[in-house]
Amino acid sequence: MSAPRTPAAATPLPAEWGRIPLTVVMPTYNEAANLPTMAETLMALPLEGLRLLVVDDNSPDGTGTVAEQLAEKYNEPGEADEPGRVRMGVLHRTAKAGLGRAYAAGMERAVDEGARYVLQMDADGSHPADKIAEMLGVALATGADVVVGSRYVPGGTLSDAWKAHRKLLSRWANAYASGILGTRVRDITGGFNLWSADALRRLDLSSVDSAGYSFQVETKYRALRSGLTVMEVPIHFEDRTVGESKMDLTVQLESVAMPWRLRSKALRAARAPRRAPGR
Ligand SMILES: Nc1nc2c(ncn2[C@@H]2O[C@H](COP(=O)(O)OP(=O)(O)OP(=O)(O)O)[C@@H](O)[C@H]2O)c(=O)[nH]1
Ligand SMILES: [Mg+2]
Repeated sequence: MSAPRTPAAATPLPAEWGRIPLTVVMPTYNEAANLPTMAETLMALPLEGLRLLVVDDNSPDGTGTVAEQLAEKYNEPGEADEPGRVRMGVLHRTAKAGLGRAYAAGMERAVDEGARYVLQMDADGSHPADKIAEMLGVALATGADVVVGSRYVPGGTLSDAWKAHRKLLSRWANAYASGILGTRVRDITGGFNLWSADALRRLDLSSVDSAGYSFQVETKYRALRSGLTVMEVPIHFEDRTVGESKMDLTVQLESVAMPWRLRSKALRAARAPRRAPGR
């Protein structure tokens, strides 16, 4: 009889890599029931340099207050005076302005406060926290500017809770955006992405057009066009079990239109006459 198979233990990162300042930026809107578990999971990771920055759009369910209480729990007294050192910070925004706007503000803040890497992560438990070390390791070992936690490279999987039509829709949305934009990123719509701070500075987040979920597509497309290296590592994507999706019709329409807008913008830029030097 053959021995039972055990999953290979993940290779730990070299200790100095684990100390590299990495900020997880987590946008929240009505995630009060999910946030304590998310924070606990992240704070328990063997990554000394990891910080969490919650970006809350004044959630009616009090997520902002929950986030402040958690920050108090996880921060050492006195750390709050030095924003770049705290283990957990909260960026409060006045009203719901979309996932893309929340990310742009949070990622800019993270870079300003000294992060060398910034990770985008949802607050609903869909993204696997135990993959963060691997994604950081890939970025550091290969020099990649962006590491995508990908559902659609070999080894990537989707929650069994997703019905066939939802899986198909997600695949179709990826193929749609990638096809229009001519990119080879398999999970261009994915929201679990690690960015180097240098890449984010080159991207100029303040000029990103997307207010909603198309932020994910726009930022990856911009990265590719500016010659940044994008790599993908497989992840398992879980379905949210608590709380509600924030995906509404406006957000969906923006996501349908955005690839076309990005493509025509790129074509216009390519056709624009180049200025001669010195003019
Ligand atoms: N700050 C902020 N966060 C948002 C906004 N819209 C969505 N979010 C957050 O962005 C993350 C992703 O949103 P979800 O509603 O889970 O979107 P989704 O993953 O496409 O949908 P589900 O699969 O149904 O969960 C969650 O952490 C949300 O709380 C927003 O307008 N502002
Ligand atoms: Mg979700």
